[in-house]
Amino acid sequence: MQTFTELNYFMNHSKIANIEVVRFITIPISHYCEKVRWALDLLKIPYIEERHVPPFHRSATIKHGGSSVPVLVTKSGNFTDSTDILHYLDTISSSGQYLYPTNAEMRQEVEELEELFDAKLGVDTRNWGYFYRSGDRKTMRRAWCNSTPVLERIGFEIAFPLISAKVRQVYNITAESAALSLQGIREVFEIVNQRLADDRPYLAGDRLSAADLTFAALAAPVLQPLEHPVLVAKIEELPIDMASVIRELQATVAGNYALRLYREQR
Ligand SMILES: N[C@@H](CCC(=O)N[C@@H](CS)C(=O)NCC(=O)O)C(=O)O
Repeated sequence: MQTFTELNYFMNHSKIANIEVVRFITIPISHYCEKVRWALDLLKIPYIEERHVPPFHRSATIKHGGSSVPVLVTKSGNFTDSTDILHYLDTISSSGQYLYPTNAEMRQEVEELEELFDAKLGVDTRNWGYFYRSGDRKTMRRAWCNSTPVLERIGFEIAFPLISAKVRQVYNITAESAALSLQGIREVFEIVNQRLADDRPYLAGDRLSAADLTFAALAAPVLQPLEHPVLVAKIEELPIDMASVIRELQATVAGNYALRLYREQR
């Protein structure tokens, strides 16, 4: 994340006149936000991240036509879905890096994979993670409160039991739903294992694309990559059942692949 100081330096020393600094509204731990954060960093697009504690993020997102995070606020309009944001970022990238191939067939492959990860993997990794962690105040303070407004952090301390119960209710977090989510995660990992079985360098095409970073970012809750900018748990601190699934998934071809992307490209 770029700080105000870094941004001021950038603005004062950049040779590019009138460069736009986009506003990026997030919940720190959200993996859909991490997907966009990674894209912004990769494409070297200047941004200010405005972090919020749930449910207080709604006061920021609703103002810009959204409800969930991430939301990207730009001079060209507001974007309220991570995939729409990535497409927009590709149109303003001047770094020489692009998230979507120009070749139509390859682009379709990338978009189909991204949609699978967004619609299935992201939902399942979040729900599985929340089953184990959403009731733990210390963990959720680290996950939700890092660099957020002080009033929201006070709100978290007062209302944590209510917020935590609401999250479990909204996402229908139960032992049964967690087991189904884990099954869904394994299914997507298997698809990625199969795809990488021929030793191809990336999920689609010959360079990092939206498909790769979406997979790695949305799989992060079940892989706990050390280079992740927000995840901070040590595997030894996690509940035994959770740690054992993480170790199992880290050892798969797909898990190895995402961890390598974090090590080498994040
Ligand atoms: N399809 C959306 C999913 C975003 C999403 O599910 N965001 C969650 C955080 S991981 C959220 O904001 N939940 C709180 C809410 O909906 O108010 C995207 O890709 O941007």
